[in-house]
Amino acid sequence: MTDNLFNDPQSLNTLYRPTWCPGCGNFSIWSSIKSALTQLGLPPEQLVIVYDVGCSGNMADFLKVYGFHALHGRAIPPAVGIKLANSDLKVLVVIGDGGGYGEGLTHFLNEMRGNHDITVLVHNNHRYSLTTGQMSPTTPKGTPTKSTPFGAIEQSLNPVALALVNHATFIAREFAVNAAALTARLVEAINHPGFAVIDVLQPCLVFNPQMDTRWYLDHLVALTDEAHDPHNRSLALTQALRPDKIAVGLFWQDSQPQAYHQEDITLKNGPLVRHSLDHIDLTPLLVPFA
Ligand SMILES: Cc1ncc(C[n+]2csc(CCOP(=O)(O)OP(=O)(O)O)c2C)c(N)n1
Ligand code: SF4
Repeated sequence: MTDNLFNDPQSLNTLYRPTWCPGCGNFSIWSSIKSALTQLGLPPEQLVIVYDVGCSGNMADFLKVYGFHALHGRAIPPAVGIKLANSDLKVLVVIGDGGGYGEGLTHFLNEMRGNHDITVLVHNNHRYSLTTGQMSPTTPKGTPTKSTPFGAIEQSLNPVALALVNHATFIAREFAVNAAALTARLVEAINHPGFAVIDVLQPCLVFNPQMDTRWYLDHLVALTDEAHDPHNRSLALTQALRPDKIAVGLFWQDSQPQAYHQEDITLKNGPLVRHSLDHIDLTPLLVPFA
């Protein structure tokens, strides 16, 4: 990939044009990722994106970066594995709210406890969209969807609040349509040394037409207008739980060790990919199969 030096967002396009519906918030997220990667100026070989399955994960076809397309809900474990194998790499996860907060919730919650140095960008459109609009964990209670024609029965899950009480060290929420804010936040998140989460509010006009751009503009409030301190967890939790508005911005940032790389006896000696294999003899393990 030597021709691609991440020096221009357009250079990150592939030969395939996005297949998303007109007006989909994924276009703006795609554009923000390209701008952020350009601003970061990383050599292409130092970045890996792990995509989940979904309309969001279809981005795998539209970005010219090294990537891995995981099973639905399973993008975070391979991202952690890549980082453990080669901590020199920057690793970004692109995942939907269904995959990230539904099928993959245990990965989301448990991997953040290790403060693995990855960035998880969740396209939160409050639906399982690729499979035509079923209720997801973030669908507000009472909302009719394909799978809940009489209204969602469960209360919705609050990903920002969960991350705040579960040791993620960079927690933000942004509105997909505000590409400038999302780009800047992505740069910060990727540079943050630890587990970073950005919950991105993504309009899906087909299966969630009520939460369109107009709706969001009526409901959003910027944390920067609220005298918020991203080093005050209580304030962050209050903002995450507020019932009147949806806060966007940086909720919380904390400086903590990346436990595995600093505490694990093997990883302390540098990335696994640089360890010598010379002294490793697998022969005894193969004896039972001879
Ligand atoms: C383990 C597994 N379960 C279910 C599916 C079917 N499936 C594919 S995409 C999808 C919905 C994706 O929703 P979400 O993760 O919110 O992403 P979006 O399409 O909204 O971006 C489902 C259920 C699958 N591929 N694998
Ligand atoms: S179904 Fe929704 S999320 Fe999927 S491409 Fe269309 S607008 Fe976007």
